[in-house]
Amino acid sequence: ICVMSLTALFYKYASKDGDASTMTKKEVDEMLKCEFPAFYEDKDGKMSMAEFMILISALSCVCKQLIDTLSQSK
Ligand SMILES: [Ca+2]
Repeated sequence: ICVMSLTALFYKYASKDGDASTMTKKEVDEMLKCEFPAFYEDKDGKMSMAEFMILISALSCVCKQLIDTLSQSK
């Protein structure tokens, strides 16, 4: 995933209620459902430690890419 597609992904779901600057809980929910179905469709509806780690790792990866991109653009 590159930063540009993440930005596009954000706007795709954030704009659903007409306000693209923020994501409501409903919009986040919809994004998870559509973009991360394996994560969303967990049978018990609870987050295990393993799932939590996967989510945090994915977010950390995204943050690193963002920081790398920003530092390169200086
Ligand atoms: Ca919104």
